[in-house]
Amino acid sequence: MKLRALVCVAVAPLALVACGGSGSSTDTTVASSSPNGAMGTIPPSGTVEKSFTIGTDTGTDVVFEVAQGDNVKLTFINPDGDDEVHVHDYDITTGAMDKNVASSVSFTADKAGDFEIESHVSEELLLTLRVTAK
Ligand SMILES: [Cu+2]
Repeated sequence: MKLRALVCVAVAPLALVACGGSGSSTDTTVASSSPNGAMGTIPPSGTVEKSFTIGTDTGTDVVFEVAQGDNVKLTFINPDGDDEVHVHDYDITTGAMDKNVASSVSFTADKAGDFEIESHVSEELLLTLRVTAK
């Protein structure tokens, strides 16, 4: 975990969203997966939304479970300081987050497995995203 986090930080200036990707490209992009279009106001079925307050709702024992194929929107806010949240393997980040300002990531959970969601500021594991195979 620690070593992995350090690798992430080292890679970050070169490719902000590539951390954990081992150089592989990904076709997962934020807000491109909704069949209704990115700006659709009616969520398609299978949309899962969850908000996390970092330091309150997060921890190494927190597991958030979704089904493969779900459209997932995760919102994070850190009341204690600036942050950046990264979904490993999906290679999606919130980008720089100001203290107390919520930021979201949206993606289709097309890969099954356990995926670490970590802070790139504290380098802590915030929670594990568990995508259960269909
Ligand atoms: Cu990372």
